[in-house]
Amino acid sequence: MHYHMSRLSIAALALSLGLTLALASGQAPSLRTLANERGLLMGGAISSELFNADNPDEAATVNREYNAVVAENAMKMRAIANSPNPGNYLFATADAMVASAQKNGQTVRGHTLVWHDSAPAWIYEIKEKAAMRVAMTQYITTVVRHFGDRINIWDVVNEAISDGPGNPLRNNNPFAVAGPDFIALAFRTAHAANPAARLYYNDYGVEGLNGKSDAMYALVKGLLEGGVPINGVGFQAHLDTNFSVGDSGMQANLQRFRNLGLEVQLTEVDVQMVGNGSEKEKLARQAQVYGELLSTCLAVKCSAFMMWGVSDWTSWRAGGKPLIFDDGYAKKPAYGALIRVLQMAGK
Ligand code: 9MR
Repeated sequence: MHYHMSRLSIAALALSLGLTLALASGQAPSLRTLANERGLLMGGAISSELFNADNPDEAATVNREYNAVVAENAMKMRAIANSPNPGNYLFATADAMVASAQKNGQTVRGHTLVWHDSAPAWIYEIKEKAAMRVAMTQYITTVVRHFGDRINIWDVVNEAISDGPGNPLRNNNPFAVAGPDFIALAFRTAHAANPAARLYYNDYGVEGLNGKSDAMYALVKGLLEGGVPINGVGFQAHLDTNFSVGDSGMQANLQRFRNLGLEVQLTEVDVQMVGNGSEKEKLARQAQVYGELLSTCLAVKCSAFMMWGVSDWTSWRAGGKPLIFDDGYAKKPAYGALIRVLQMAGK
């Protein structure tokens, strides 16, 4: 006990000293600096807003605070291969994002290769197993090779598990035409195209211990046992202020995936403000959830904490003001919560 207390007070002293120095030099530490010191990828989804010259705050915020970025939409199949000619690939927006990330020293997460939601119309027209296997193989190989070592983390398969009872694989997935091993096929193909890339299965609603996370556990365990090259699991974490990190069993859930030898990342964090209470109370609750998500992530030695956007106004669910920068790019209490968790976590 005594030992712990003294460690805590040393940490508190170091923290206040660090803060004093930072304040004295007029510089508050950024998320990016603190995450770098801890070897954590910390960042978020970027959109074309990054290139909007009328909104310099977007790029300034991304480059000041994020050491990692992910394209919100530009690397989806519907963006890259939407042409009715399946051989026609559109990489311009995605390439511009990768170039910006490289210039700013940021790691890029690739999102996402196989996802029912972003499949172009021509994929739905393929009804033959062999033809779907060819289409998937060509698409994954072309995209992963195109980015080469510029992208070394890929969400290979996204949201394949159903939300229904029993949580089998969803039945509205056009790629399932390729056969029951279509997930394994996707991972094997991505691995062949870039053997150095870390390959992820990514899904939502799987943060806590529940039926869907049980189904995901069974899925990835089966993949590992079949020798499929999967390196990690992405937990999206699209949540709201009613979510209780503690009650959900999130730490035990993440840990069971770590115990399989997999990496764990929070990939699309956002926390909508819901319920009654004053704006101030809701912001405080949001900050609490953000802080707990990050400390839980760090407790299982996660490798990334990625948020789904930058400022509230460009969020896919802007009404819930789910991010850590407000409409004017000012830091919300949730930002401060993340800073504090990183500062307390040690290096
Ligand atoms: O935020 C994205 C939104 O702009 C797109 O219209 C939508 C469909 O492509 O996808 C959203 O991002 C999703 C992500 O790719 C996968 N997980 C759920 C995200 C929110 O819907």
